[in-house]
Order: sequence, then structure tokens, then C-alpha cells
Amino acid sequence: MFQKSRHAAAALFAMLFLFTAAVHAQTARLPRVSILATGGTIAGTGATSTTTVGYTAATVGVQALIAAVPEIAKVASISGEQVFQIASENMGNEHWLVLAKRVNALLAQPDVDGIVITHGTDTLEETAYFLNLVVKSRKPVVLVGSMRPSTALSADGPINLYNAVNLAGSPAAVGKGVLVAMNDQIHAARDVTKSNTTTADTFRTTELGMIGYIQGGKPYFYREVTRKHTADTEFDVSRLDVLPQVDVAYAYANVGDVAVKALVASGAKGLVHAGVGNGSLPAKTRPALIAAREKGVVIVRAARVGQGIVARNGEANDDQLDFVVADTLSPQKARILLMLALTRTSSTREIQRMFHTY
Ligand code: DAS
Repeated sequence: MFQKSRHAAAALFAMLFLFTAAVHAQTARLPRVSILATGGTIAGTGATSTTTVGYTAATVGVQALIAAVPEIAKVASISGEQVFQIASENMGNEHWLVLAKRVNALLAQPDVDGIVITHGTDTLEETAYFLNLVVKSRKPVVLVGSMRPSTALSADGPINLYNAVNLAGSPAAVGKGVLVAMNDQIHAARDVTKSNTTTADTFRTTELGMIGYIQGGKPYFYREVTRKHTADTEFDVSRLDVLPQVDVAYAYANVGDVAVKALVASGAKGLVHAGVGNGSLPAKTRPALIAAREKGVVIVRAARVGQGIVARNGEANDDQLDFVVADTLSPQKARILLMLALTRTSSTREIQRMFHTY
């Protein structure tokens, strides 16, 4: 009898030891973050330390970016991949499809806790929103860039990258959607925009507000987005090799219909009109937009102003014209949502639902 109880006690002790060791390993384990590099200023180099414009973007490789910030190794277990090496003004639909598929493949791996994407700042907000609509995971995906090249005095890339890795590895960032980490701030992909040509504080979410800060490497969240994203998305690009052509026509005083007609003639399946004010349609442009709609092109009324809701049936009778309104999305982001919407439907009723959902 005594022999049996000794064995039971030993077994219990062994189980307790293994459990404690497992808990310790889990809590001691650094988060596993994959860094996907695409180019941009964060990978840029200038001729001198004071060259903050007129430098060359997309020259430094992902391993060099990681090696330049050895502190990263203390906060995360890192892997790095060079997906592209481009200035982001050259980012295209084909790049987005490659990137999205790679992100989803990595996030499906149990040994990946989060992803950082280093990216040029010019179209960073667009890539972030595209991924916000097609990533099929609640794990953090963080986009980061810099406004000064790696060779510059007070280059902002290293601290931005350090912050982004901390954020991507943080449980607090899970389920928040695709995030942009720049200048110690956390922005949601849907509403952030690049607001200044050259300053380090260029990324702003002017009226709807950024959602948190990163201070001392730690993220602090103060709000959450209300629109659907990532794991709740209805869009799936896993089997797509091409996206429908959707373009943007910009309005201004004295504008005519040349751009609209040319874009439709080039094969646009959707057209975002970046209207003045509340998405107003200039009289010289309106007939061409109506003709495009009659040809089956889906028209989205957006506004060039940058903030506010484009009111349905406000500056135009959208019900009668069978147009869609962009809600608060910028023209460049409305283009992204319309592209993805057209991979699922041509129904303007359904597309308008999508613009009120994402
Ligand atoms: N040309 C810019 C780009 O690649 C450089 C940058 O700001 O990242 O977006």
C-alpha cells in the first residue's frame, strides 16, 4: 500500500514540475514575429547624414534592417523575408496579392505570433487597408516605414521598427485589425493617411483619431475601430491572380469629362469620383459618369476633402443614378474596397452595404 502511494506522489510531483516548466517556458518565450520587407525610405540611403530628401529608397535588405536594431532580439524571436524591394509609389495590385497570400500563409502557422511589414510611406495607408480587408487572422499585422533614410541624422526607421515589432508581438494588439506604427503612434488601417510630404509625424487619423501610443516599447490602446476587418472579412484573395481595374477621377474647378471617359475606355470596371465638397458632381463630368454607369461601370461618389461622410442622396440622387457613396473612405481607399467588392458582386445594393460595413 505504502509503495503505491509513493509512486502516486512521485507521478504527481513529476506532472506538477512539467506543468510549471511549461508555464514558465510559455511566459518566458519571446513572441515570434516575422518581418516582411518591401522597400521604401526605411530601407533607403542618402549621400550624407544630412540628406533627408533626394535619397534612394529601397536599397537596404531586411537582414541589414534587423541587424541595425539589435534591441529587437531582446523583445521578439524574429525571422526576416525580403518580399519586394521597391519604392512604394510603385506598389501595384500584383504586389498586394503576393503580399496578402504570404501574410495569410505565415499567420496560419502556429509558430508565428505577429507580422511586421516594412514599407514605403507613400502608399503605406493603401497596403494597410487592403490587408485590413483580406487578412484571415486576428493575429497582429503592423505596417511601418520611416520619413528619413537609414543614413540620416535622427533616422526614424530604427525606433519605428523596434516599436512595430513590440506591437506585433503584443497580445494587446490581437484582434485590432491591421495597424500602422509610426512616430510612437498606433493608427488603424482604415482611417490613417499620410498628411505631410516630409515630416516624421506625417501619419495622421485627423478626425476619427489614432487608437493608441507605443511608449517605452509598450503599446497603450485607447480606442477600437467599429468597422469589420481581418478575420471578419467576406473577401478572399487566396485564389485570385488579378484584381478588377478600378480607377479614381479627381474633381476640381473647371474639370471636364476627359479623364472619366479615358478611364472607362481603358477598361475600368469601377470608378471612384473624388468630388469636391460633399462628393459633388460637376455638370461637365456628370453625363460621362451616367454613361459609364449605363455601360455597367460601378460608380462610387467619394470626396477629395479628406474628412467626413459623403451623404447618400446628398449632392446627387444616388438612388436614381444607381451610384454608391464612399462613406468616410478617402478616394484611394474607396478604390481598394470597390476592387474587392467587384470580386464578389456587381450589385450596387450589395456594394453599398460593403461601404457601410468595412
Ligand atoms: N518614395 C517613398 C516610398 O517608398 C519613400 C518613403 O517615404 O518611404 O513610399
